[in-house]
Amino acid sequence: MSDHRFSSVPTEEEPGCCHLSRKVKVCLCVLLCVLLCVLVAVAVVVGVLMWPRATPPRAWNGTGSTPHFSEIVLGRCFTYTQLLRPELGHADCGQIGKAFTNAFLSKDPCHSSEQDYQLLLKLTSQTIPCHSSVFWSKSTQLAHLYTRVRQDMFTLEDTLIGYIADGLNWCGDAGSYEMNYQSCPHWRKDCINNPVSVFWDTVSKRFAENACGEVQVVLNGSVSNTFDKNSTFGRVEIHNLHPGKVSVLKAWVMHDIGGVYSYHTCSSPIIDDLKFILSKRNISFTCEDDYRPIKFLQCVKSPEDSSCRK
Ligand code: JS2
Repeated sequence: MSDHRFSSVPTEEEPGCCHLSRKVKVCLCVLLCVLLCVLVAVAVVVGVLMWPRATPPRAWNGTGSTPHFSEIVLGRCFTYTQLLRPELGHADCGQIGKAFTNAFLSKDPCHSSEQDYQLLLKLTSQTIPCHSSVFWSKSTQLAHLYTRVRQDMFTLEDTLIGYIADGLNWCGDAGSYEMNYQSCPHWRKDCINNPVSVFWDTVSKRFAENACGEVQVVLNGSVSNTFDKNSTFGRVEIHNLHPGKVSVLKAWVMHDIGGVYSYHTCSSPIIDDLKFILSKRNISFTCEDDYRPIKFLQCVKSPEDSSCRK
């Protein structure tokens, strides 16, 4: 039997593949395998490090996210765009739902920003007719009772984005893809830049920026802070009204029926503060106590009250 090692003629089992000896080929294979193993190992390590650790989300002092948040958002979006305001039927509720959750999921719930909500604002943009924007402060029920009857008037919660989010709570956690249903930051006890507070400031700012013509605000004269500079209305909305678009802000100072005490009326200094801020912004101001159409709504609930017989 002839001995190969010395023959320069390539043997049949070593077809001329770049003339590499078996040993070299074996070494190369081993090297490739090792390289592959290293790559896989690195990928696994990185994956484990990057994978959101399943540690429980941080405990906060506020209530947790509303159960079934995403389903509620989607359902409300379709109800609003298909039933309540079909002129918005073109809105993409799937996109809107995603944009909403992506605004806060896997993010630190104490560093939420207006930027997080820009896509959501874009997907829910809505033109509110002039003379129909209704702001409110410490009087959510009365304001919404009024716009439920006057369907041509809009509070923020009568717009698509306000309708979708009204009464809900939501937050995520930087170390998880999940919503935090256990707890969310409380605006005073934990942090002010939490997803919910930032959201309402952001959408309230846009609602004010879009307002035009005569705009109105429902205020509560039966509480001590009828006009509160630190409220969303006093801190965000009056400062984002455009003097060039808004001709006058009409305040309706309502008082609880059967209310033992009326803290403030249109002639109270606290209302002068509001008037002063607006005058500095070249926006005219009028004020009416117990604006009759809303008073009528209050009287529907308490027809026997003496103030309802006048
Ligand atoms: C609604 C919520 C929630 O003019 C109104 C609306 O446009 C509103 O966005 O902001 C104004 C009322 O806020 P304000 O003056 O702070 O009144 P308030 O009664 O002290 O506070 C109500 C909370 C306003 C922001 N907000 N608005 N629906 O679910 C909701 N959650 C929060 N935090």
